[in-house]
Amino acid sequence: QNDEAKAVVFSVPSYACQRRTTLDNHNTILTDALSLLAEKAELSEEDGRGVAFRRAAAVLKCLPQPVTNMMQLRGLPCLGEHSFRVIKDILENGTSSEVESTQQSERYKALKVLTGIFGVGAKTADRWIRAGIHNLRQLQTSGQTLNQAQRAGLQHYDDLNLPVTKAEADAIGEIVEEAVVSVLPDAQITLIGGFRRGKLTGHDVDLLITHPDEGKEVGLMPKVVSWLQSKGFLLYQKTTINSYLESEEGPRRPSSNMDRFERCFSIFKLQKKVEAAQPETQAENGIQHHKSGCRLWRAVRVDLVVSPISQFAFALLGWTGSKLFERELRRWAGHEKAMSLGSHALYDNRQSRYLRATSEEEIFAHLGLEYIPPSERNA
Ligand code: DGT
Ligand code: MG
Repeated sequence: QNDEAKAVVFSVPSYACQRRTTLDNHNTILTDALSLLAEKAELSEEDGRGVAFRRAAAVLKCLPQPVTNMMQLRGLPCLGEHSFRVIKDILENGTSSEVESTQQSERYKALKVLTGIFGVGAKTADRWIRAGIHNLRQLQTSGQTLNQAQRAGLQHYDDLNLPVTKAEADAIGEIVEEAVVSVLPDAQITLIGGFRRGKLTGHDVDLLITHPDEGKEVGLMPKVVSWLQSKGFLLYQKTTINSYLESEEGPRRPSSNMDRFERCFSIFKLQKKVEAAQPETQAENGIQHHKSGCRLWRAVRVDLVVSPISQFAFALLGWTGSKLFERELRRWAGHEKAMSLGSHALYDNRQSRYLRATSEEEIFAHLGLEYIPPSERNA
């Protein structure tokens, strides 16, 4: 028997929201390579190409076994010619030449370093690189004007590029809970984002706040922020009262009760557990000046979102991720069901009405999808 005859052929549905993707990835070498190429495309503002690589990586993430043979990929969705080439290169040579050359490219390295600053996106990084700025030191001596977010991002660069642990996320959750219940007693807070999907580390902590009585949550965010500020928990914050109608993601249907969506992008000052406090190692880029002695706190990115209870299920589903899973849910809704799904609502274009839901299960049911729990949304 030859290898081809023995090779397991996989079969998976084409939308990520039809699949169960746990954190148990049997193809990390392949998915890391494709994710890096996705990131490179996103950093170059080639979004279409970025999504194509993300979709290809997501297909491999849900396979029950490692891919060992190109024949196994026959019939798999979302794998384009380019992704095939990368996979083939890795299966045959152990590495992808395109991934290697990307990692060595000065432009990619500079884009990574500069977009690693909170508040800096691909456009800004590109402008700086064209001005000859490739690293943090060059940025600091360049005389470029930084906005408040970017100044905070630069100041806390090392901390913010250090993974946040689940324990740290829980500690932040407790602080925010104390803040929230002290300004609005029956308000509820839920850990969302990657931690809700069972990830053990993340790049930030995402928390969703609501109140069982519709309307009670209005104006909550500024009060929570004031409480946190008065206790010295915030190193930076920017609160926005997002208008639903201006939201990029949501369906663009006017509705009077849909326009309150409060959000706060912040940087927390989190006290380290005493036993965990270690002498600071010398910061790699020399930005943080804590080279001697112990530092008893670290900076953590925290996103707070307030949702009225009537939109809570949509907010929960929309903020749990993964980003690709969300994107695929919206694509499924639009292309397969003629519906518009956002983090606030689900609109049925055929019936010309909003579909209500009080749980994520109901939203999946409206969409004609099997319910996928958070731990299986790691596409
Ligand atoms: P992480 O933090 O890197 O470990 O991974 P995640 O999955 O927590 O990613 P994150 O924190 O960037 O975003 C969490 C989810 O929230 C993600 O699925 C997309 C959603 N999300 C993020 N920003 C926005 C936004 O501006 N609007 C909406 N509607 N959703 C957002
Ligand atoms: Mg997150």
